[in-house]
Amino acid sequence: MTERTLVLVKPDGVQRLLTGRIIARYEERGLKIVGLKLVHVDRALAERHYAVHKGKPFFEGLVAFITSAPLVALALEGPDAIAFVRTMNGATRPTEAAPGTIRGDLAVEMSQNLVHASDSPESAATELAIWFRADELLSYGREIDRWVLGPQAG
Ligand code: FUP
Repeated sequence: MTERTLVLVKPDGVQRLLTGRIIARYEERGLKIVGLKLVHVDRALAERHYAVHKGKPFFEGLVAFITSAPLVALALEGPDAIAFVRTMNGATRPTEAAPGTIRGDLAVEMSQNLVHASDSPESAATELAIWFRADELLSYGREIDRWVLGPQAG
């Protein structure tokens, strides 16, 4: 089933200049960007995003990290996108993330694990609404086929 999911290239990814490489990995697998923005997160947004972790010992560190520098928020669309992106990201703890995953290839620290992705249809709906207004999410087809192949293209 076609789904949309919320992905963050967290501040460590932006600071390490890995944003393009990370986004390319999703695109190369066929996931379509339907929303994209660079955001310097404030405390209110951080608390909304990480509401499920409020009260946990690592919560303050998480908020400090996510508000420390800009991040890139993405809405990705594709077949089973929610689970698919989680598989591509790898385990939360990078030392346990399989090689070939984004964390397994590019991260070491739990607190700097490069990416976030929604973990269920419910969290995807909640998180997409937190990060994007409805009019910031675009639907589009393969318009380029018409320009490259001419009017006959399907
Ligand atoms: P994930 O869904 O893989 O992003 O992981 P979680 O939502 O469980 O955790 C969110 C972030 O909290 C992780 F990216 C890292 C951080 N975290 C810790 O620092 N310590 C923990 O014990 C759990 C999570």
